Amino acid sequence: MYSSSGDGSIIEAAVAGFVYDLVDDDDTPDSLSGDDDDAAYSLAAIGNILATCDMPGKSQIDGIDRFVYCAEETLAMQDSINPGTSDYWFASRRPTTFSSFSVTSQGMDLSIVRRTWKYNLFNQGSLK
Ligand SMILES: [Ca+2]
Ligand SMILES: [Ca+2]
Repeated sequence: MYSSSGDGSIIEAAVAGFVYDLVDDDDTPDSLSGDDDDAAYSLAAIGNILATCDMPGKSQIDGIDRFVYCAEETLAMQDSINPGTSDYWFASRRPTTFSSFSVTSQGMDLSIVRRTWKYNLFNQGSLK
């Protein structure tokens, strides 16, 4: 799902692949046997993040980076470097960064969410 541009966070298909992997499970009809990742969250959880993620000056999520911060419940990745490009993750969104946010927690596993977006958006690491 990763784009050859190096930044799938601004590529619709890559973003769709990331969200799909968050919700698909062993029973999801697709060409795979089982689930190729460890995430199987509900669509309601995705919707709740979209509905409740709030950042200063932003009334709603306007990019997948902001969804990631709220799903992970940390802003750490906005100031971290993608070792594959030696630039910030979500570099296309810089220099806008946030000092705070609020979200109704959906209890997602940070390590699973992070693996899933790194693979789908930046072709880094693996889904499992
Ligand atoms: Ca999957
Ligand atoms: Ca999945």
